Formats: sequence, structure tokens, C-alpha cells
Amino acid sequence: MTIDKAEVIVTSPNRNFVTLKITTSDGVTGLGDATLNGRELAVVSYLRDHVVPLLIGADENRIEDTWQFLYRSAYWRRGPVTMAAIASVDMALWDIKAKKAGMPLYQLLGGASRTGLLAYGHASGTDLPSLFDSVRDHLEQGYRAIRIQTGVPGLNAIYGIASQSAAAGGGDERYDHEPARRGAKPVEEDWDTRAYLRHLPGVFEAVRNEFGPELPLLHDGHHRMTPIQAAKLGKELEPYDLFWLEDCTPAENQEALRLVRQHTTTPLAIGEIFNTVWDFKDIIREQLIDYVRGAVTHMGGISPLKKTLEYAAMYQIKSGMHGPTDISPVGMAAAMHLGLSIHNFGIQEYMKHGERTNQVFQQSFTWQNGLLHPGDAPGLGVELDLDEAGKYPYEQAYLPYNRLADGTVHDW
Ligand code: KDG
Ligand code: MG
Repeated sequence: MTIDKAEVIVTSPNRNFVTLKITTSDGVTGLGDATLNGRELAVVSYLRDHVVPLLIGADENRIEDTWQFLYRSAYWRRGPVTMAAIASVDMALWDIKAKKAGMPLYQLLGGASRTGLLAYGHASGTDLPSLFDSVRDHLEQGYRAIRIQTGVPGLNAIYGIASQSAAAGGGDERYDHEPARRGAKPVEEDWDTRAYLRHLPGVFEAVRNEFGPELPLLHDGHHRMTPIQAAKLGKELEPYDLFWLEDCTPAENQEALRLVRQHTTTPLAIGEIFNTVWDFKDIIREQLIDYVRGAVTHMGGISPLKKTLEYAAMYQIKSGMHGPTDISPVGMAAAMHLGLSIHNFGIQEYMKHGERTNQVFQQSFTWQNGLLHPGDAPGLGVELDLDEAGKYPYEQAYLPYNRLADGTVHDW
């Protein structure tokens, strides 16, 4: 059988998503997530103009060969647009293969290595009482691990969190738990790393005092520190036993992690903006990280992320796959099947999609007692309702960015 049709579907139920739908000559369909937050239409063009024409008539069974062909034949390798496009093809072909086998994808990937996936949610607050409320709310929702983000005295914005996004979505409706906002221009936020560094350890001390020693706590530094600042923070957070400190320094300078590592035993996670195993090669071999944050959607698909995680396993480095709401339900399902099957699963980020998103994407995953499971429907376990998707056309949206007090643009 061959690939008969490949359609690129753009929909914006609670936020923008780009999905590739491949149909084979015997009528089997597969879905892949190609969403690149804030740059969605670049991937749409890459797929429609340069990838779809190459897929028509190809053998849908040859997943690895198709991946290698798309990666190598372009000459221009890597990069978020290219790799999100290739990822969607890889996911859709795995979906088709598993559907044809009559199995949930995790069975084809080697079967389940655990009963469910420990997932973490995002608690945040401008001050301690509102942060504690947010933690309690997440505990009530069943989360057994929680990321802590906090307001900093003197700063207006809390980066990367949900509470600021409702207004930007229009009316009372939330624009999903995720910082990109609809509008023609990115929103500007303020930032001061020294104020943040002074404030954060006290917040973790208070959270530990309130919620006890057992709850796994995470924190996202969102690329905002210099290496020496990150080293200082990691050291100061040691008494509060973090599950991980994420993206403590900008992702481009991977050597920075060597310096951070020399100073602290706080576990480090990085890689949500990495695209290939090459981005992880040295920091895995040198054991500079503890968790691989790569997303199936941005690492070129299930095939390359599985290889990256197997390589990481040699060094006892675990998965911590990126799972904000800009990873679509298709990308989340792919992460869940992969996470369930590998041995070195660590934790899965899980932010929950909005109601309209869940109507567009019908899903088979379960969320029980703090654990995710992809379900046992054949394939990825996600179907796209085209009529529902058609109700929500693309709307321009950007991640916010930030400037220091003197007007300098800082890392997001
Ligand atoms: O698209 C960017 C978001 O996914 C990012 O801001 C979320 O850092 C993030 C996280 O850890 O989920
Ligand atoms: Mg992050």
C-alpha cells in the first residue's frame, strides 16, 4: 500500500495547532503533530510545499527510510521548522503501522514498562498564599509532582504561566494554560535576574514547610541565568530537594552546564527547544544533565527521540518529555506511548488541554491517581474531528518576551 493523501490541518480551538493527516491507499489514517508555538504557519508551508508532494505514492511502511529521506535529502538539516515537519510524518506513520497491527503504539515499541506515567502540573502564584492555593488545587486534581513558579517582588510578570493568559484569549475564556497570546505583536514583560535569585530559595523553603518533604517539586528557569547565577541557585536550592531545575541557562551554550554541574547536586533538565540527538550528544556523554526534555514534536518524531533516550539510558539519564499545551493531543499521545515503553522514563509534563481542544481531538488516554496512560485503542489513540477543527481558524499568537529595566531584551 502507499500514501494516497497527506493533509495539513490548522485549527485554533483553545490555541493554534498544526496536524498532518496521512491517508493510505487502503483507507487507514494516521495523525502527526507539527505545532511550533508562535511560528505555526512556517511549518504549514514546509509541509504543504515541500514534504506532502514527496509523500504521495510512497510506501507508508517504511518509517525509518522516510525519516532518513526527509532529513538527509533536504541538505538543510535540523532547525525547529524542519524537525517539527518531519516529526509529524514520523508520528503519522507510526500511528498507521500500529493501527494496521491492531495494537496501541506502545505495544509495537516494546510493550509497557510500567503501569502509568508520573506526570507533573504547573502551580504558580504572585505571592505565597496564591501559590499555596495553586499547589493545593493541583493536589486535588491528582497531581503527584508539581512545578513551582512564582511572582518576584518588584516585577509585574510571572514568566511562562497560565494566569496571565486568560485576558489575552478574549473575554473570560482561557487561552489555555500556556503563555503564548493571541494578537499581532508579542506582549512585553519585565525581568530582573538578581531579584529573582534573591526571592526563589525562600519560596521553596516555604513550599517545603507547607507541603512536606515528599512531594516532588520542579522549577523552570526558562534560560534566564548566566552559568554562575545558575550554579548559585542550584546550590541554594539543594536543601529543598528539587526533582529538577529546568533550563537554568540558555540552551545554545551547552558547555555552561559543566560549570553549573561542578557546583551543585540539584538535578538538571534541559532540551525542550532541542531538535536532534546532536543537541544532546555531548551533555549526555559528559553526564551534565539528569533529564532529557525533548518533545516528540520538536525532536523529529518518535523514532529519533527513542534513539536519544536509549543513548541517555546508558548514563542513567531519564526522560522528562516536554508537555505544555502547545504540544497537541497528538504529540502528547506520542509522548505517552514512548514513555510507557522505554525503561528510563522519568516524568511527563502534563498541563491539560482546554475543552474545545478535547472536542477537536478525540483521545483515548487516561489520567488516574496522578498517572497518565495512553489507552489501548489501536495506533496513537487520537482522532481529529474535521468539522470541529473547521470551526476554529488560525489566529496569530506569540510568546511574550522580556526586557530588563534598562530596556535590554533578555532571554525568554
Ligand atoms: O512554546 C513554549 C512553551 O512550551 C514553554 O514556554 C513551556 O517552558 C515551558 C515548559 O516547560 O512547559
Ligand atoms: Mg520549560
